[in-house]
Amino acid sequence: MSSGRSAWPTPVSCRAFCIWVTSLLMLGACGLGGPAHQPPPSDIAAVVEMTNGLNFSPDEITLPAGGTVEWRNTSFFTHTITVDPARASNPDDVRLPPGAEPFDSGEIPAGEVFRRRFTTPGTYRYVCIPHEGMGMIGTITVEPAA
Ligand SMILES: [Cu+2]
Repeated sequence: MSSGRSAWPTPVSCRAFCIWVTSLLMLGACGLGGPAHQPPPSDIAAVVEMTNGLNFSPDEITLPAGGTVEWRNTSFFTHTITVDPARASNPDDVRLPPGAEPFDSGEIPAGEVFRRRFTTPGTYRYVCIPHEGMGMIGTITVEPAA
């Protein structure tokens, strides 16, 4: 057991502690607020999280044509949803079914969501532009509507 005083010996460490706590609170405010932390709308066909592990979770989803996917950035990082061979560092990392248009979400900040409705059946492979090289790649299978 130590005395109560020895844990906080100098004003300098008190101030450092305050700065540390303030940074944590600010980080929390940025990273833990926003629509990504609210329940998704009920008409969403599939939800994918963009994580602090720099991956999509789950990285493979299947939905019927006409369904909307919601990507939720629950991480502290900015991510993108990109299905465009012209924008990927390795064009082979992205794939579109015949007749589907390439698209790019642009930057999705921490706490934000991105939604896209898929009408063309087939297999889509998409990347997060900043983290493509780290394997942040996902697959979507859109099945023909019944
Ligand atoms: Cu990313």
